[in-house]
Amino acid sequence: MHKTHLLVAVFLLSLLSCGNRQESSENSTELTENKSTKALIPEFRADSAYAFIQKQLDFGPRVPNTQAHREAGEWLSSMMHKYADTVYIQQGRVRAWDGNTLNIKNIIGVFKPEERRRILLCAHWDSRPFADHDPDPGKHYTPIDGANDGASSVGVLLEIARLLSMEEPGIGVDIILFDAEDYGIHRLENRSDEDTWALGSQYWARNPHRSDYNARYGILLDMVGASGATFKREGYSMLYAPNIVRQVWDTARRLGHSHMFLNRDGGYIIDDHYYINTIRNIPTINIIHQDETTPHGFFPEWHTTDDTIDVIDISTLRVVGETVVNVIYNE
Ligand code: AHN
Ligand code: ZN
Repeated sequence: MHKTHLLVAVFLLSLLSCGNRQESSENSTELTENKSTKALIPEFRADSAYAFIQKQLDFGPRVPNTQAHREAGEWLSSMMHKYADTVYIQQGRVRAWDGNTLNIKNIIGVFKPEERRRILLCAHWDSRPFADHDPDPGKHYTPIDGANDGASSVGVLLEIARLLSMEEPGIGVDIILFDAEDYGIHRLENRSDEDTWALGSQYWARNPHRSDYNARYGILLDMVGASGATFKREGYSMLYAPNIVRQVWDTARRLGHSHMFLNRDGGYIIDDHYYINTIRNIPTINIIHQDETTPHGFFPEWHTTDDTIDVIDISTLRVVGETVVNVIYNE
């Protein structure tokens, strides 16, 4: 018997014997049964995702070619080794818009490698080298913590990795933490920003960890932890994967999360999912916080030194995490 099944069995027995709800302890999960599929759906622990975010911030800004980046990369790899069945660490060199050669590391966790039916979950783990939208011009070249822009989505995916290690899903899942998403061209440079973002995912899309890699669909998370976050149907997601957008937004609605997953169209954002769609042809959506009240269209602290842990709201993490977990375990 697989160890996760044993845990489930113990949990169900305890339900039968004492007839009340068992508190979930550190190394177990609370499971709910999905009515239509009978799948066991583990509980997304938003406090755990939050701790994973704080841990990333403790390394300092995760800017490529820095010590903090190397150390954070080592830690993320070790966490992936702890939870995934197979791990690929893809190292590469890419040329950035400023002429720098970046040493990048895409971190790939594979769950149920033998399964042919797969889905892809992804996020970027690097943080931006310059706070070029900071209200203080003196900080326009200061690296950012990237609590929401970077760490939040990685925190949610690490928590999902933890759940996947405890309760086997019905399909194979790949989690990719992309590097060098946020090294895009500085706002004060007046030239085209085409293809200066998402260097890690561009690299992976051209050199997948397995040459025959495929997935039914992908879900990118980007900036999923701010209080008051709203997610609209992003343009490229609707262009390349409209039925996946519908599936995810329907799941959110069933869970009562329509106050965050809005029934509205958002803008077109060049992000990691763009290259997965256009280079690898895997229909991939982006769950990204868009806010039309700010000049740049993202959360107010976007690309400022204020994108710190204070921006993060546990209830936003829970809404996003629960939604994605339900999508996974209903497959
Ligand atoms: C552009 O601004 C072209 N893309 C934004 C993608 C991004 C940056 N996501 C997080 N930080
Ligand atoms: Zn960013």
